Amino acid sequence: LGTVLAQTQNAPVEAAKLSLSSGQFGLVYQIFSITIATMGAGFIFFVLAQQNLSPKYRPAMVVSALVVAVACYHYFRIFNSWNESYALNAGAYVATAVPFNDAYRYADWILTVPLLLVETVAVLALASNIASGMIWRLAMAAFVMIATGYPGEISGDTTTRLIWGTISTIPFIYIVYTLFVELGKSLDRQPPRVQVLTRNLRLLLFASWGFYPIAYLLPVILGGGSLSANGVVGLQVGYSIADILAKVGFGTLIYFIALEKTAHDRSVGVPENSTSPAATER
Ligand code: RET
Repeated sequence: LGTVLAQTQNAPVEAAKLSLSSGQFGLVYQIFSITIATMGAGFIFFVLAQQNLSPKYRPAMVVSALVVAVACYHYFRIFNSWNESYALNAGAYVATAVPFNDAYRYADWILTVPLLLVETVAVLALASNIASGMIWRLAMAAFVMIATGYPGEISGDTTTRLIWGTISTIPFIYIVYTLFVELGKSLDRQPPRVQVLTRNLRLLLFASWGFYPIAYLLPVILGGGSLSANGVVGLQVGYSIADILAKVGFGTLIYFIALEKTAHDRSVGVPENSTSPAATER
């Protein structure tokens, strides 16, 4: 990992002296700033909102709170890195000798994606032995997806970017397919109002996760290579929007699912103190 992280320091942006207009620099600046605010506010919401849920659904909110806390910190670092990597020069923002560090984003995903997978599998309300096997397979696939995406991300060469991107897409498809199918199957196990929310969750998962590979491709689509200003801006804006949807948006939907299940459990008299999400099946 040390070698890989060190490579970030040699990002090709430095050599090319990429230059952004003040609008381009400012757009990314504002997006990072809003993302920090959203993650921080999400943290407060998840911590406070868990009191409305029966105890067995509270761990899901703790996981959401962890995900956004980790992301809030990383966006703070990403924001600082962005500010250091461009300097105002005759009306344009010119790349400084300090390269923008993409490693924060990948370090963030390595930590938060497995947590989100745990949370999603908990919603499936499977028996715990089946659930833990599924979490392990999905977490391994997530690790491969992120680890193989990184060399492409930091490469200035379009072919290298496309090759690693394609490799990374294989575990990506496995994860999205598995979750989509399993969330679909779990619908029969849920009370009717939870079914509607679970369908929305499936849609949000599909839309937000789908954003990442598209953002990854933007430098290639918008500039024919990873060095165009529009490509750099599109990439950062795209990843930030995807992160807000996949972490704060997703966590909020999970909260509403848990709230609905809490109400349902109370109406049918399911005991409140069970800690197993599997108990929600009934
Ligand atoms: C990469 C590389 C290009 C191919 C693909 C990618 C997918 C990334 C994804 C990241 C998801 C992150 C989440 C974070 C939330 O906390 C690595 C960009 C497919 C799907 C959900």
